[in-house]
Amino acid sequence: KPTIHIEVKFGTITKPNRNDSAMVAFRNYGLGQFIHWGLYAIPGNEWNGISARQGAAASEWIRSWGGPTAPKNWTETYDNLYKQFNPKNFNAKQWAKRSKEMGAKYVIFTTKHHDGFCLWPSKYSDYTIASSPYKKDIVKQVVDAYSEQGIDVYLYFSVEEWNNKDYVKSIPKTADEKARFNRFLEYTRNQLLELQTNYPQIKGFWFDGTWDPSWINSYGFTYNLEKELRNNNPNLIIGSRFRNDEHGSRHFDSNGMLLGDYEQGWERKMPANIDIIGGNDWDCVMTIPPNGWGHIKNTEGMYLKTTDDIIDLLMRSRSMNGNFVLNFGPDENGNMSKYENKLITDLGKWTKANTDAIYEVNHFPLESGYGYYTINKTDSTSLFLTVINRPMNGILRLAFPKSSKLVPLSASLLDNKHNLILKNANIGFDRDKNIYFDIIIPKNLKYKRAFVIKIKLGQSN
Ligand code: JFZ
Repeated sequence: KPTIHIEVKFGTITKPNRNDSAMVAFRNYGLGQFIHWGLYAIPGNEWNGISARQGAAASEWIRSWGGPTAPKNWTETYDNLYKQFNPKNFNAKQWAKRSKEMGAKYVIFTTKHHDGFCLWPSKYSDYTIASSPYKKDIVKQVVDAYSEQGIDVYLYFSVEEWNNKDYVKSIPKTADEKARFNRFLEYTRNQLLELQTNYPQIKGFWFDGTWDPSWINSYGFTYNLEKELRNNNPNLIIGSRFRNDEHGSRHFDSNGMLLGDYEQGWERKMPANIDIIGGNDWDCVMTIPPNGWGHIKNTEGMYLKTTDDIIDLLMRSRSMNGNFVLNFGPDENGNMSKYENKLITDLGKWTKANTDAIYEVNHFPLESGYGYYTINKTDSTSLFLTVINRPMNGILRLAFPKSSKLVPLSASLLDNKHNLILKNANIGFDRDKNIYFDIIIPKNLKYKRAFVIKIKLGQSN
């Protein structure tokens, strides 16, 4: 924390590390599902059958791109896509069921992305699902279906709107700009209150598109709005991407205090170690392709993360007390891709077999080159080691500081409870600060993926 204290009037509103039941639940989610769905699912990263951008393409940004195969007036083309939006296979209950099968405990769903199209029938806009041939409220179906499965719902909401005549990017200067942007701020407030009223079950918002100077300059308005949203729901959970202080400091105020309840800056990246997090709550949101949150019709030539990659990222997040949120981009009919469906099934098998290592766990302050440690929150003798790198020689050597009050006493495989041989390795020199324990991994032990060893800790004797 900085030693110089700066006066901040529009800084953080909530105390860090809130301890109410909603925030405790947040901390235990472990795995979340992100869903980016909207009009961008129709082009699916393509203009006229050809990828608008090769490689790491943010498919949900297609409206803002030109490119060789885009129609001349592509923004107009895009803004008329709603006339075609009629997802014939959309089945929120099916999504929710599969999400639960995957092991997700919360979902973040796009109510409105940067294109401004609302997936709920907002009273404050004409550009909504109500104007599409589909007509029905999509947000409601998602909120209801996921809630019914016991999965907590968070609403993604982009403040920035590309096609809103009232939106101003830079700090409004002329009287006209000021009037327009004030209308836009009121509109944003109305929509957020509307979402809270329509879907009282939601646990929080996941804000985005809050980077423009106009919004940054509206710190008084956004400060009051956050208070208002929290008054409506004292348990509301908001990330750090909603607003900034009067000095323009985003995510953290000018004194380094987190703005919101969890750090929301880990987009397709991960902290290198837990110290970087500074004790705050956080989530990591991740795409399956290198980039691209909306549907991508043709992923040829893109590296798609495998189930093993996802397990690695999930457990790396968990070992640092973060939630890992995996994104899905359903197509224009509401279908997940074959690849996504397979991943859900495979990841679900793994999370089911290894539940105890993923949920209701904490960081354990030891590093292991084999993988990631997590420890049960209430039982400090149940330690888990997710083995990503299986030792070729069959000996997994754990290093514990000699000062440890608790040391490994026994080891077993988490998924089938089979005991593993654990013995004192006694290889340390006197001056070595560690003591060592060897766990024997039988040669014939067959695992296609990472596996988890449950290590029982106790007093050394
Ligand atoms: C934003 C969106 O622009 C994108 O389309 C997607 O919805 C994603 C989840 O959020 O993209 C961001 C936002 C923040 C950062 C990077 C990309 N960031 O903080 O580095």
